[in-house]
Order: sequence, then structure tokens, then C-alpha cells
Amino acid sequence: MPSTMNNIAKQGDHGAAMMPVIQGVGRAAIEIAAVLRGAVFRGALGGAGSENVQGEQQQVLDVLSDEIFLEEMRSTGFICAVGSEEQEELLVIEEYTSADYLVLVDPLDGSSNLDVDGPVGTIFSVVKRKTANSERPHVSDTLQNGREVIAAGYVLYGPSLMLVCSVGEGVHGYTYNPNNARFEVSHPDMIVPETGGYYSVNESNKDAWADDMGNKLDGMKEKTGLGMRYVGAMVADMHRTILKGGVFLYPADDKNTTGKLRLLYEAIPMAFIMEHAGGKAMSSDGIAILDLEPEALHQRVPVYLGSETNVDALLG
Ligand code: P6P
Repeated sequence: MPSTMNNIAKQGDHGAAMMPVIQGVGRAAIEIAAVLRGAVFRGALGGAGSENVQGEQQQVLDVLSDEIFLEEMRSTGFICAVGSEEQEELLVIEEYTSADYLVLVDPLDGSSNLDVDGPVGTIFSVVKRKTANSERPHVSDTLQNGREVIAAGYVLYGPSLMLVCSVGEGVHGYTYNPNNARFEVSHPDMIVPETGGYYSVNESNKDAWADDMGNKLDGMKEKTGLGMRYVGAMVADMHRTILKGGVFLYPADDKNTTGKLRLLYEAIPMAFIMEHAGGKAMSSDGIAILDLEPEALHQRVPVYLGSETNVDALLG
């Protein structure tokens, strides 16, 4: 009998509380996947004619995925607020302002891949509120370092529909089985290979990188002989790195002087997964992503994630 996501209830200190939340993520994933599959027939590809707080053109599907995800988090009854890439402010769930947990989410990561039918993803993490349950949830509840995260993961909308997550006791991959209309365990106990795999970076930015990262990358390539793969959607590039090994990086550059990727809903959840898969997740030499103290909901940071051998070969 294949294991389902019900086995999350037995994992770590928070499995029982996190199972309904992650099942809610699974329901949102199934709904979002269905919308993606039929988007071309509904004229839902392309821009929404609006910008998000990052000043990026929102895709129609960014907005729709955000709405679907929020609704599924609301329906769990465990979430008091959601911090989303697509929303400037913290979204308080009015029916459950006394609930214990908050979710940080990038509802549709890599959405620029959509009109070329490339892979995209959803990235999430869960933290316990710091404010009293009698108070109204506050953005300060989201500004916790990554060591406070109690669950995190991602959904990969690819040839199959996968949900990879951890509640602090291993990293486990679930694949949606359409025959049974549910997610079933397909990749138990995911561990990043120590050597091999690929380096994954948008190398066209190399001349603009900060911290002499161009020369450091050349040194790592010479030392490891790794090939290169780059999809342009963090979820897809990270999933391959965890399964095959290597290193994914997005350094700071002349345009993104503090990095491009968002700390709270891209870097921290992926760092939580990478560390629980036995890998390393750094924001600069000697500074782990999970040790950074967030200062703002949409803060950006440089990221270097992969096997210890390859991250060390890069950052020294
Ligand atoms: P670039 C997608 O827009 C994203 O936020 C990540 O998913 C991805 O890793 C990165 O940006 C890609 O950025 O500059 O290479 O297109």
C-alpha cells in the first residue's frame, strides 16, 4: 500500500500539526496544476497588466495561483496569515486570526517559463507566530530566522506533479497519482549526492557579479569538472541539484546589489530543504541562509545551495 502524505503526522515534533497544512498545499497544487494545463485555452498566459511589490510584471497565473493558495491555507483553519511574493502586505486570514501558524509563499515561482511551457513551482514555509494568539497577526511574525521554520517545501509542476517537503525529519518527495487522485510517496529520504551533478547559474550575469564570484566559479568548475544546467525556475534547478548533486547559485550583481531571490519565501524554504537533505545553504562565505535575521517581508539575498563539496569549492 503506497504511503501518502498522512505519514507526515508521524514526522518530527510538529508533524501532526503540519500534516493538514501540507495537505492544504497539496490541494492548492492540484488546483494550480489543472489551471496551468488549460491556461492557453482561457487566454490566461501572459501578463496581468499589473506589477507586484517587486516591480515585476505579474502573470495572470501568478495572481490566480496566489488566490488558490490563500484559499486552501484559509480552509485548513491552522493559518492566521500568509506572506506572499504577490502581495505587498501580510495577508491576515480574518476567520482565524487566533490560529498558531503563518505561511510564507511564492505561489508561482519561475512564471516567466509559462508561455514556453517550461517547469514552474510553488515554494512555501511555515513558522509559529510570535505574537499572542489574542493579538492580530503582524508582519513581525514573519521576520524569523530560518532556524525557526517548522516546515518547508516546494511543488514542482513538471511532467509529473511533485510535492517535496520536510517537517525537520528528512526530506520526502510525493508524486500526484492520478489513478488514486492523491499524492503518494515516490522519493523517500532525499539526500543530495556529495559529488557530481551540475552547477546551475545564469552565467550571462557573470561580468556583473559581486564578490569576485566569476573567478570563484571558474575555480570551482576547474576543481570539480561539473557540467551546467539552468532552467530559470528555482524550484526546477533546486530539485535537480538535490537529486543529482552540484550547486545552484544566484550571486549579487550590479543590478541586484543584495541578490535577486527573496529571503523569506525562496531562500529560507529552499535552505531548510537543502540542509535537511544533507546539503549546504549559504548566503555568502561563512554565513548560512538559515542564520540570517530577516528585516523585511520582501528582502532579497544572494544564495549558494548544494552539496557541501561543491558549495565549499565555490565559496572556499
Ligand atoms: P533569471 C524566477 O523569476 C526566479 O525568481 C527564480 O525562480 C529563478 O531561479 C530566478 O528568478 C531566475 O532569474 O535572472 O536567471 O531569469
